Amino acid sequence: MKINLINPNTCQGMTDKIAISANSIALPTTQIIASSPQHGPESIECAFDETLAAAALLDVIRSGEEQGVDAHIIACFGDPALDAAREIATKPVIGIAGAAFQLASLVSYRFGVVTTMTRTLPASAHLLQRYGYEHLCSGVRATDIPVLELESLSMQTYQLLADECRKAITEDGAEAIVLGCAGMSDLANELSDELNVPVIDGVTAAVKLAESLHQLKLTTSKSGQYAAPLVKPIHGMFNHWNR
Ligand code: 5HY
Repeated sequence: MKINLINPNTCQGMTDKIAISANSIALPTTQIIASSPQHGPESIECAFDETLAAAALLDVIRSGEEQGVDAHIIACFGDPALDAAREIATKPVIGIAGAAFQLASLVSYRFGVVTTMTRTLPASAHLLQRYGYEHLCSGVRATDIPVLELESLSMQTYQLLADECRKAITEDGAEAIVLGCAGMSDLANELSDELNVPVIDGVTAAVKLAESLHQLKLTTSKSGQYAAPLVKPIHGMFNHWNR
């Protein structure tokens, strides 16, 4: 199968990192096609960033559909444009936050989320509610590590992340940890060894879920909410979407 692995920000280092993570656990028969949009912010840490990235990533979804991929992964913990992507795609679209929550719910009674900036906490809380996992989450914690700082991770920054994960366990009662950023994808195994609890990275979780859907021949239902958008004139910089 072919997976369209989309890093919605424009940080090439993060795109390369998530490609390595995805390929480290993908089936031999799975081809990972990792990319970023041409336009948009280098990191997504607020609603403004997410809005710019959302429109750009839909173009990558469309090109993946044209290339005949078998699934799309939105590799940003906000799962930006997930519903819009599912409307325009015929193949499954998986957000890494939703993927991570689902796997965490299979290996723990309660899981914690440890993410980057404090200002992204409401977005994580919304995602837990949207996916229906808020009752299984012991809490969402922020490290205030800027996303791009993960691209040049110092031991001090790693320890800050590990300490926050440890607090989620000892103070909040988390029995597993969901990493709240695609840029943390390469840290899950090391953190799990250090903390002695499952640590779930959404990128690898999404790859395995995509492979499962493909093998089960399951794709997005187009019978209602995710039906294709109604046809109407679209003007200006988005006129390439006219059908
Ligand atoms: C991500 N931002 O996974 C999110 C994490 C965050 O550029 N890639 C980003 O902080 O919301």
